[in-house]
Amino acid sequence: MTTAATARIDDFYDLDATLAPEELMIRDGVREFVRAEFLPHVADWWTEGTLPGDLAKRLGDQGMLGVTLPEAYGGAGASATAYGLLNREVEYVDSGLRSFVSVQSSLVMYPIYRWAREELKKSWLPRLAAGEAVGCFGLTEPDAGSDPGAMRTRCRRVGDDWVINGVKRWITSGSRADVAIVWAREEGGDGRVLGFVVDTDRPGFQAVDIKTKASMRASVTSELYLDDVVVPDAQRLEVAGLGGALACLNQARYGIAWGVLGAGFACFEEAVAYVADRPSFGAPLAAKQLVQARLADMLADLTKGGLVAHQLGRLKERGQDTPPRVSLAKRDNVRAALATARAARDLLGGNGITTEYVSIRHMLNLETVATYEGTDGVHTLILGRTITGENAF
Ligand code: TGC
Ligand code: FAD
Repeated sequence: MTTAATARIDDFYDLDATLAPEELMIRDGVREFVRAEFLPHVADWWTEGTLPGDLAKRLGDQGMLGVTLPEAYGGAGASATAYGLLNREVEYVDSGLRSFVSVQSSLVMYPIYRWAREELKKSWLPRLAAGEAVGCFGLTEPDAGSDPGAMRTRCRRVGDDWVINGVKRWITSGSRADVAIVWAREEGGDGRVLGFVVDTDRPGFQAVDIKTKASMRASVTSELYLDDVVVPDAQRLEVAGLGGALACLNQARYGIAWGVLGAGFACFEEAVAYVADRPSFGAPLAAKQLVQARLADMLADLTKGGLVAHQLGRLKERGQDTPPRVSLAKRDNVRAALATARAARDLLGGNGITTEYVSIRHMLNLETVATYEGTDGVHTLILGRTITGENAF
C-alpha cells in the first residue's frame, strides 16, 4: 500500500524522478528564494495593491527572467520544463508575481529574441534579463480582447518611421515598462497586424493604471494611450499577421499551465493543515468523510494537471507544443487550480475570507488567470475547432 510516507502530496506520481539535475536545481533555488523573500510580504502588497519598485532587479539578480534564452542574451539556456517549474514556484506565492515573470520572459523577451533586429536584441535582452528594464505587451484593447483581430490601433508608414495611434487596455506592468511590445494594424497596404518595440519614453506614449481591481492586486495593470507615437522601422518586429502575437501567447499560456499548479498547491496544503486541527462535532474536520472527499478531489485535479504540464514541457522541448495542446493545458489547469482554491477557501470557513490565509487571495487572482491569455471559453472553442473542424467563434 502506498502511504503518506512514500507519496508526497505535491508530487504524487514522483515526477521529480523525471527531472534533470539542472531542472531540480533551478526549481529548488527559486523555491527557496521566493518563499524567503516574497511570501512573508505578498499579502500586504496584495492588500495595498502594490509591488516593490525593485522587484524586477531582485528577480533579475536571481537569474529568473528569460531563463530559456541563450546565455549570450542574458538567459540561462534552461529547458522549457525548467521554465515551467520556475513559474509554478513563483505562483505558489502569488499569481501577480508570476504574471510579472510571464510578461517579461514570454511576451517581451521572447518576441524581441525571435523577431527583433540584432541591434535591438543586444540593447534590450540583457537589461530585461537583469531586471534593469521592464517590459509590457500591448495586444488587448477596450473593444478587442478575445478577438484581437478586431483591434483599432493603427500604424502608418511615414518615410523610415511608423506612426502609431490607439488605446490598449489591461496591460500588465504597463506603467512600469521601459519598453512595450505594441501590436497595430497597418493603414493601407494589405492591413496586416504588425508588432513594434516601442520605447515608452517616446512623445505621445502614456500609461494610466487601473486601480479598481479586486483580483491580481499584487500586479500593475494599465491602459496605454498611443497618440502619434513615432517608431523607427528598425524597431518593427520581423513578423507579419496576428500569428506573431498569438505565437507569443503560446509561450505565456504554457507558463500559466504550470504556474497555476503552484497557486493550487498553496491552497491545498493550507486546507490540509487547517482541517487537521479544526474541531467540529467532536473530531477534527480531517476525520469527516465529506472533507476527505474534497481533499481527494483537489489532489486528483492538481496531480492530473501536473502530468499534463510535465508532458507538455517535454513536447515543447521537441517543438510539438501545438496551440491546441497548449489550450487544453491552460484551460484545464486553471480550472483545477480555481476549483481547489474555492474548495480550500470554503473548508477554512470564516477564516477563509481573510488574507491572513492564502486561499482567498489565490482564488481571487485565479479569476483573472481564467480570463487572460484566452478565456476558458476561447480555449474551449479552440479545442472544439480542433475536434470538429468547425469554427464556432
Ligand atoms: P485565426 O484565424 O484563428 O488565426 C489568425 C492567424 O494566427 C494563426 N494562429 C496562431 N499562430 C500561433 N499560435 C497560435 N496560438 C495561433 N492561433 C492562430 C493562424 O494560423 C492564422 O495564421 P494565418 O497565417 O493563416 O493568418 O484568428 P482569429 O481571429 O479567428 O482568432 C483566433 C483566436 C480567438 C483563437 C485568438 O484570437 C485568441 O487566442 N484569442 C484570445 C486572445 C488572448 O489570449 N489574448 C491575450 C492577451 S495577452 C494577455 O492576456 C497577457 S496576461 C499577462 C500574463 O500572461 O501574465
Ligand atoms: P471578452 O472578449 O469581452 O469576453 C467576455 C466573455 O465573453 C468571456 O466569458 C468570453 O469567454 C466570452 N466570449 C468571447 N467571445 C466569445 C465567443 N465567440 N463565443 C462565446 N463566448 C465568447 N492583455 C494584453 O494584451 N496584455 C496584458 O499584459 C494583459 N494583462 C492582463 C491583466 C489582467 C489583470 C487582466 C484582467 C487582463 C489582461 N489582459 C492583457 C487582457 C486579457 O487578455 C483579456 O481580458 C482577455 O483576452 C479577455 O478579453 P476581454 O476582457 O475583452 O473579454
